Amino acid sequence: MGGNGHPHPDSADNIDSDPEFEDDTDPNGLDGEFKTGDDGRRITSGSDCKNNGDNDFVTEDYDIKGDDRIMQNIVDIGAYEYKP
Ligand SMILES: [Ca+2]
Ligand SMILES: [Ca+2]
Repeated sequence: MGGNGHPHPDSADNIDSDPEFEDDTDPNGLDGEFKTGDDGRRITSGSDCKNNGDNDFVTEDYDIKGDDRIMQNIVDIGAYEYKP
């Protein structure tokens, strides 16, 4: 999904499977704050987003919640790096 709300065209670099968030109904988690370790939009271990990004495009050392941007050697797709 792009910033304008329209899906990007099919590409080998895009995936269209369910990102399998922890809890899509509670995006900021129990603490009510975004960018923390309980956010519902964190991906789960079975998500196709996990380890499916391209490290060449990483410009930040940390993900949105302050954890390492790259875990398990390959960056995840999305703002949240999966943390086992
Ligand atoms: Ca939270
Ligand atoms: Ca990763």
